[in-house]
Amino acid sequence: PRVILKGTLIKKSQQKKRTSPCNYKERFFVLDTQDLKYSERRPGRKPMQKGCIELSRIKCVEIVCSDLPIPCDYKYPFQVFHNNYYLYIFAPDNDCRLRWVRALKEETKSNDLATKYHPNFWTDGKWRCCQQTGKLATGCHLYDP
Ligand code: 4IP
Ligand code: ZN
Repeated sequence: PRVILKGTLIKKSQQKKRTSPCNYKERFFVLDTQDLKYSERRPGRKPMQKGCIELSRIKCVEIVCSDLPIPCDYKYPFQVFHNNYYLYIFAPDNDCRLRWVRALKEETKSNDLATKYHPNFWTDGKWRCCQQTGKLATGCHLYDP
């Protein structure tokens, strides 16, 4: 598969289990025509892959708009909704964020996409945009792919 974009970003743990920790990790992301992969860079050793999301599983890619303080060094968040999980990724600047969001939208535009999404974060057991308390509650804004 052809590589479309790569670079260092920060991701929040997806909290797949109720007991999962909430943490932020710097990862090297690679987007190719099939997957979005992220790995841990280790000096002098080969990168260790930590995650791989099949592009065909992605239902929404969008910027996150929030007034919340961002608890990591990169301050420009976007979201990837896939397999009923929310992956929050943080870019170092707005241009970088836009490149990722545009490229991901382009590669997923023929998927079976969500019609609505949540523009703000899921935190503390609710959506900051619409106050709904179900993580998988239907989005509150129209998604423009
Ligand atoms: C891990 O925390 C890392 O943040 C993982 O990210 C993350 O997996 C795990 O979330 C979380 O429990 P510890 O390193 O403290 O164990 P990474 O894989 O980038 O290291 P995700 O799914 O976000 O990749 P859960 O919910 O998958 O357990
Ligand atoms: Zn919402």
